[in-house]
Amino acid sequence: MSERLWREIRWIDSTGSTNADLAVEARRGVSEGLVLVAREQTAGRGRLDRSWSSPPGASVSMSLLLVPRHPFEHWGWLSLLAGMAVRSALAGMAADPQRVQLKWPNDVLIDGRKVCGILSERVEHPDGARAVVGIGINVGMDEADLPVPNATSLRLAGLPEDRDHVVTEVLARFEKLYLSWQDGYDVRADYRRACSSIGAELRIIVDRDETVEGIGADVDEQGRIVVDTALGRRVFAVGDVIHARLTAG
Ligand code: BT5
Repeated sequence: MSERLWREIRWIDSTGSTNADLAVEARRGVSEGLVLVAREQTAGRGRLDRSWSSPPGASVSMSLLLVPRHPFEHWGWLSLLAGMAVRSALAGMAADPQRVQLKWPNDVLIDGRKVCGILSERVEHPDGARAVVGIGINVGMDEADLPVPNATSLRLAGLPEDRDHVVTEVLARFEKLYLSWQDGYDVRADYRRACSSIGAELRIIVDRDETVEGIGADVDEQGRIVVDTALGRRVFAVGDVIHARLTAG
């Protein structure tokens, strides 16, 4: 495949949120292939208005500007593809790749602790909606820097702390996956292979009143997880779920 995705990679020192900055570019009509990478974010965002901690020099915060050809119902795949790219990049840096796991939809864990968070957002534009896919990876954090106890970093996990290498590897892997997805290739088989939630016992927290337990059976064409529960098969989209945990994790 000779097509290339990345047109410009802009490295910045500090900003509020690379997703917010790239959304401004998207609203201006900038097309796909622009990447922002920051050494520090002062107002990093998680999903559902949660915050994401990205202290100076100890993390990678990057956002990718994309124009997916697929209908919006399929955009859930963007976060899933980003999770696959990060899992495979980090697994390639680990002496024991099995320590790096992808949990549906897109949490990347090392030894069961979260090392990466992903946030995809849609930005409207008259020429066609854009997607901003944000990826935060904990690199040089020590135990005392961790924002939550179930987090970890490449340093704590004993992986190399080369930020440039991490960015290059993630972008190369994402490019390959995304371009095949854009071309209509069915990425589900690859996701099933990469994701530890398939075949595992899951506990899905849908909202304050509803928790569902079951076995992760599959991921469907929209990137939703299919779960076999005692009461039958159920399907959950990213937006419907607060937490999907491997029961053991
Ligand atoms: C996420 O949200 O995991 C998405 C994080 C996306 C961050 C990237 S960085 C580049 C781009 N620019 C942005 O502004 N954001 C994106 P969520 O699943 O909601 O997880 C957030 C929760 O994870 C928080 O409520 C904390 O409990 C925890 N958390 C915060 N910072 C963390 C960190 N550095 N490592 C691990 N866990 C963290």
